[in-house]
Amino acid sequence: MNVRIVSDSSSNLLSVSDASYATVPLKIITQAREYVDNAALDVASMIRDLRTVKGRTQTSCPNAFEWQEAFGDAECVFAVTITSGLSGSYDAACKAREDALAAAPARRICVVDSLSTGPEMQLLIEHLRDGILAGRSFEELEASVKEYQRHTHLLFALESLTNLARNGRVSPVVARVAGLLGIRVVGVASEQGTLQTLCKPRGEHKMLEALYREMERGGYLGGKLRIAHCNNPTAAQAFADTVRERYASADIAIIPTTALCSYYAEEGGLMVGFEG
Ligand code: X90
Repeated sequence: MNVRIVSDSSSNLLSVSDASYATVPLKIITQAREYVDNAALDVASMIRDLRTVKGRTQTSCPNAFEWQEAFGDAECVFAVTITSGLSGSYDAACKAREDALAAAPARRICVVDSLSTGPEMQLLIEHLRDGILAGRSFEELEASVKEYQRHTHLLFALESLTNLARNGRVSPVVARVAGLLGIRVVGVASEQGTLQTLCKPRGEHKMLEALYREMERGGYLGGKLRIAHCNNPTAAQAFADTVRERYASADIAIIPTTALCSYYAEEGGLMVGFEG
């Protein structure tokens, strides 16, 4: 069985080892140019441009055609999308599935609404990869990723919510406090796949404490932890160190955000996906 995993670029993963894998890019659009979230993009230079950008900026999700192209000719496809609560990516992937099945009804295509993004999508993708390597059937993979998803969570700690608020993904009232006097907004991907704020710690130390506390409340007991950061490797490492003090052998990986998450999490932002 030839199985391919496809995700939109909000997963921050441009490749996955030991898997047939493709990403479908989201785009960041400014008045001056368009940034396509793929391997050819220099994310650091986009982040620099965004510091001084003038005028309105926005993002756009992949369309059904782009999803279908990424499915390629794989017999079985798992498409993992950013939450349908904040983006049209999931709807586009579902349309791509319909079109692909209309052309080839024997194919098997499963679209997974992550109800989350970034490092929680990474966990789902790694879970699918491990299942494929273990030789599971399409039906087994589908059931097992849905079950696994009930035990994974996403937390975030952001220094600014400006781009989220300007693009209508969070209320301006919530966004206003972030960035003031070193205040961060710590929040969680809700069960409905929307952004829910939990607390507003001041300073990095309090932010790391809050993240750790919320992770334990989410049921973390030393399982997999994936940390994505926007130009903030120091805080990501500090958080990993905090977790290792308690769980010495935890499976932890740190990756930089690519364009979409860099744009919305903004500089300094951390995103944490974990098993609860
Ligand atoms: O244009 C589009 O369709 C993309 C819209 C994406 C909107 C949100 C991206 C959030 C990325 C911010 C922190 C995590 C929030 C998670 C809530 C589910 C990163």
